[in-house]
Amino acid sequence: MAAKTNWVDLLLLVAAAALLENAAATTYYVGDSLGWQVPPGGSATYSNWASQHTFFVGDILFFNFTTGQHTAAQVTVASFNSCNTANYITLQTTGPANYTLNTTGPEYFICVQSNHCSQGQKLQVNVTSTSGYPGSPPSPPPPPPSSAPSTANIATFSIIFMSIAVAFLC
Ligand SMILES: *[C@@H]1O[C@H](CO)[C@@H](O)[C@H](O)[C@H]1NC(C)=O
Ligand SMILES: *[C@@H]1O[C@H](CO)[C@@H](O)[C@H](O)[C@H]1NC(C)=O
Ligand SMILES: *[C@@H]1O[C@H](CO)[C@@H](O)[C@H](O)[C@H]1NC(C)=O
Ligand SMILES: *[C@@H]1O[C@H](CO)[C@@H](O)[C@H](O)[C@H]1NC(C)=O
Ligand SMILES: [Cu+2]
Repeated sequence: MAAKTNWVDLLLLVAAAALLENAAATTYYVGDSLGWQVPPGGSATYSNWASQHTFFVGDILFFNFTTGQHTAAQVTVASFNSCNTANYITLQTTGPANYTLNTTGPEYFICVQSNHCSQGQKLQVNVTSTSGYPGSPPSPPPPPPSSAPSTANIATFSIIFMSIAVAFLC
C-alpha cells in the first residue's frame, strides 16, 4: 500500500475539513417564526429556543423586528438579570439586525424598549469554541438539535475522525 500517498491525501482532507469548518458560520433566526418581539409565552420562549441549538463563535443571530418597536441590545449578565435597559454593550435600533457571536461563553441580549425585557424579550446564548474549550468546567453535552446537524458539526466530526485515522497510520 502506498503509505506516502495516503498521508498526503489525509492531510489534504484534514485541511479541507478545517477550511470548511471556518467557512460554515450558521445564521440563526432568533425565535424562528416568532421573530424578536415580546413573546406570548413569556421569558421561557427564547431560552427554550436557545436550548435547541448549539452556537459557535462566528455564527450570526438574526433578530427580526420592526424598527421603532423593538431593539437588539447586547448586555452584561447583570443587566440581563435585572433588565437594566440603560446599560448596554451594543445597541441595534434598526430591524432586522444581525449580531455575530464573537466570544465563547454566555452572551446576553435584551430589548431596551419600555418593559419588553421584563415581559420576556431576552435571550441568553452559550457560545462554544469550534476547537473545544480547554479549561472550562466539565458539563454534560448539550442535547442534540432537533434539526439536522450543522455543517460545522460535521466538519468537526470529520477532523476528529481524520485525526484518529492519521494516528492509526503512524
Ligand atoms: C447556558 O449555560 C448556563 C450555565 O451552564 C445554563 O444555566 C443555561 O441553561 C444555558 N442556557 C442555554 C440556553 O443553553
Ligand atoms: C420578519 O418578520 C416580518 C413580520 O413578521 C415578516 O413579514 C418577514 O418575512 C420576516 N423577515 C424575514 C427575513 O423572514
Ligand atoms: C444578516 O446575515 C445574513 C446571513 O449572513 C444575510 O443574508 C442578511 O442579509 C443579513 N441581514 C442584515 C440586516 O444585515
Ligand atoms: C464583539 O462584537 C461587538 C459588536 O461588534 C463588539 O462591541 C465587541 O467588542 C466584540 N467583542 C470582542 C471580544 O471582540
Ligand atoms: Cu421589544
